[in-house]
Amino acid sequence: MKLSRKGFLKASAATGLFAAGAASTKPALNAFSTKTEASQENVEQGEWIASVCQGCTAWCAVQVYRIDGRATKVRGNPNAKANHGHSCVRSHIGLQQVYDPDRVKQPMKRTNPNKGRDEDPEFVPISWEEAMDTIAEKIIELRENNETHKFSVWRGRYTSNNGILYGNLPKIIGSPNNISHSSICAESEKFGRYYTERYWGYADYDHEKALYEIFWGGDPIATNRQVPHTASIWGELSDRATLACVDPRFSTTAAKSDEWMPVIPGEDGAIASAIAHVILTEGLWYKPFVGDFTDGQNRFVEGEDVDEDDFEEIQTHGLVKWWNLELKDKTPEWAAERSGIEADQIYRVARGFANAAPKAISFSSPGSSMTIRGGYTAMTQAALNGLVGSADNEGGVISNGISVPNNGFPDPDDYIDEIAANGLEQERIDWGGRLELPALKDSASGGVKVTNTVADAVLAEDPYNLKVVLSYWTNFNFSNQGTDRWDRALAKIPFMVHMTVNPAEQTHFADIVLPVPHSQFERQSPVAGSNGNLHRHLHLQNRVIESPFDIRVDETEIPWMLGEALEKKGFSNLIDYFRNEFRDPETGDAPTNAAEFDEIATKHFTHPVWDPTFEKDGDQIDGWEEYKRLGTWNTNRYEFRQKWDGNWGTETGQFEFYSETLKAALQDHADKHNVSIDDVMEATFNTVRGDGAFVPHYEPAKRVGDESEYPLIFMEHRSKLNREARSANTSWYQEFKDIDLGDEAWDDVAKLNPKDAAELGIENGDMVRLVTPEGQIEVKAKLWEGTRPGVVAKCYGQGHWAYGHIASLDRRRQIARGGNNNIILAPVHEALSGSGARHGGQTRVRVEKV
Ligand SMILES: Nc1nc2c(c(=O)[nH]1)N[C@H]1C(S)=C(S)[C@@H](COP(=O)(O)OP(=O)(O)OC[C@H]3O[C@@H](n4cnc5c(=O)[nH]c(N)nc54)[C@H](O)[C@@H]3O)O[C@H]1N2
Ligand SMILES: Nc1nc2c(c(=O)[nH]1)N[C@H]1C(S)=C(S)[C@@H](COP(=O)(O)OP(=O)(O)OC[C@H]3O[C@@H](n4cnc5c(=O)[nH]c(N)nc54)[C@H](O)[C@@H]3O)O[C@H]1N2
Ligand code: SF4
Ligand SMILES: [Mo]
Repeated sequence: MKLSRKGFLKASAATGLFAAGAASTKPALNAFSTKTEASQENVEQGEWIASVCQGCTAWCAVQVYRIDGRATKVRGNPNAKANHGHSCVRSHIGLQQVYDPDRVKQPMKRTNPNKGRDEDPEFVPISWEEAMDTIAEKIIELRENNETHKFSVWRGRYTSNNGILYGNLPKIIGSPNNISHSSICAESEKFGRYYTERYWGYADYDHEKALYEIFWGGDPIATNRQVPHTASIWGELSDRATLACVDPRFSTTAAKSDEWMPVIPGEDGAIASAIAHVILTEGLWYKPFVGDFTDGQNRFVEGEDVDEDDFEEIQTHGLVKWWNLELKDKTPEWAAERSGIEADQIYRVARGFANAAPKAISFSSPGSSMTIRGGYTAMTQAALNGLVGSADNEGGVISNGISVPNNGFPDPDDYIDEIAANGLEQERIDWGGRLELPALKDSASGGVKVTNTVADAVLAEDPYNLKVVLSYWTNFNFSNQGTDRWDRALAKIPFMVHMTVNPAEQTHFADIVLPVPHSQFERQSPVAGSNGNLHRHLHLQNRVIESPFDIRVDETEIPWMLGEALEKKGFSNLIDYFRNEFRDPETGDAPTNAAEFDEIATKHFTHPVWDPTFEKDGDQIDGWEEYKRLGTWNTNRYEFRQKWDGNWGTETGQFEFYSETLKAALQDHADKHNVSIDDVMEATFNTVRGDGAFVPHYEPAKRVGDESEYPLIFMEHRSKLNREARSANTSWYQEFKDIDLGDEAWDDVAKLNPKDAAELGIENGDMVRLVTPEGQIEVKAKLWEGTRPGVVAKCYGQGHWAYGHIASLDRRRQIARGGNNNIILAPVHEALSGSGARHGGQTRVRVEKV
């Protein structure tokens, strides 16, 4: 930054003024904290430009400081009410990603026809035209052979424009196989809330009013979905509320909580049922929500059945059934034996939690539900919010799918011809909806697309092999449990296109590699961010910098160019759909090229939020330019109790402890396969039989591996610095890796409790081999009291063998830095929700000194 002395004085005066005059009492601590007013000719002035961080599923609105055409700094966007000016460490790591010298810089094609980890793809640069022409040719081939269902689009992270590439493009080509990563992300957590209060999505929390919070494997000041907001109010929250963290590992949240409950992995359900038991036997449920015995006398006595007629419920359905079927015997003493948590602590937490009712939050997370039987665990955690009346209430949990206004995308139906319609009717590749994989999203059998089974399906050619795959923002042979299957499946797919920022493990198997923009800095796209701080929003990513590379936007420009290439080969439906159906909302113009299409798609989608003539409950924005400048549109603050009094949307209209909604979904699934619901329970590895399947209940942890051969339990967590698994090729990630408690910079350690280590004769820093029935990795041992004895804890995110020169120890020789957990984790599922079950100590492990 060129700044004369005079300019500097002016600039700092402006900064000082801002700090004094702003409503915030916090001083502006850095030179970039506000735009300065200096106007001297020799002063080069930078600018804060709104965008969105996609480092995780918080999707925070941010601002990026651009000077000299370079992105230099990031901060939270103060216009966004969910993160109100805050962002987390990972938003800054984005800077090193966008300027990563290892990025894909131009389209490339594979010249080595053999695929495998040991095969050099021998990529050579090609033009965009050649790339598109080749892809179009492959698609036309499928059309000619009436096998368009063998086309598939794979999606990892995405923007709200994904409705074009992921949503409608496969329909026009004619394939039911658009496969997202959602099922390896967090679906079982959503399952719990859906089958109690019918909401499939991430919850929001009124941390500002809560008096008690239980975090079930949630570490919301380090990970999860609202880190900037939660971290910014944590001090005040922990002063006001009592906080309990259930996690086998001493997480950052555990370190800052009043209670740490280092549960045996996968046994959370025992504690949750016992908390409910205490709340009922001690008469602590929130009566204005749940109701009471007709004569006011508590008949919830350990071991005794209760007559349903004696209890009158208000907002809920099936409390007495829940008690009779599940809770009456589930004492804290019983739970202590299973969970490894002392009964005293369970009593204390149960009482504290219930005494704070209704301002008591049971905070679910993938940690305790993305486990083999975790759908029911998530249900019990959600049901606790019903017991204390915090569901949809002040100081509680908001599970309400208020949608932000948007235009969606035009209906593609008129562009689906006979060949495509036939393809769309074929069985899906992912096995979702099969007997052993109900994947019951939105009550529909097969409602979830099951990501990780795609590898099995391809290998077994059941129901068929895939022939043409377009994959974006994914790295499935790294991010799915059982990576070896993915390597083999990817080698078997004849033609795969990877649209990626970095060449990654998946790229190694690609036939064509397409360079795409880094989401935070190089594209303009709408992002409907997670709800947070009682607001929802529609953010806008902006093209903060001109990319130095030959990139195209994956979700808009590439589909357009593919449409043009297909048109040249005689199939114009895709490009016709784009040309005929999309219009610039301001000018009415149709798009004539890829760049225009990109801009028009975004303007179209977001039109209602920036056009002041649309009525909406939220910010008023005066036009498109203003929206670009602000970078976000916020809803008004959520008004509580919208679901109360019969609006829960469940089968009974009530908050369901006995889930008629789940019963109907399971019945539907069972009927489809001509079996009983008990058969479904057996096929999905659940132990429950009969009516118990419809109430939140304890299921014992299920693990892969025999205890005699694999004596310890393996568990994992994510890093404060993980942008999912995308940030490992930055030096900031590696240099600051020890920000994760117990971890080491530039390394990837297995954290063993010193007691276990002593028994195994392992010392700090020894190289060890972690062996599971699925595979093995070699990493350094770290002796750390923060791991529960009997458990090996390791962070996820390292172990890249093909992600760049920092992520790998030796990129050329494919030597990873550390080990990818997914090599040793088994490809198992929480089948009811179709989720990949990475948690709950799903596999046992043997630790050998190398
Ligand atoms: N820093 C960071 N934040 C992120 C992301 C990221 O990559 N990095 N990714 C985003 C994404 S895509 C998602 S889906 C969310 C995930 O949201 P999170 O809530 O962060 O989910 P996980 O990291 O899968 O698991 C959370 C915790 O579960 C604990 N755990 C493991 N097994 C068990 C168990 O059996 N019982 C209990 N009680 N705890 C257990 C782990 O120690 C870990 O602390 O986070 C988002 N936020
Ligand atoms: N063991 C274990 N496995 C896990 C998890 C875990 O905690 N533990 N987390 C799970 C979860 S919650 C999720 S959501 C999944 C995520 O899994 P995936 O969806 O497979 O995503 P990533 O592994 O993050 O890899 C994303 C790829 O996108 C590329 N990329 C980076 N930035 C951009 C961009 O801006 N645009 C495009 N087009 N590409 C980009 C990168 O180069 C990388 O190749 O992993 C799951 N797998
Ligand atoms: S990494 Fe996630 S929490 Fe952090 S700023 Fe980005 S979107 Fe927000
Ligand atoms: Mo995720």
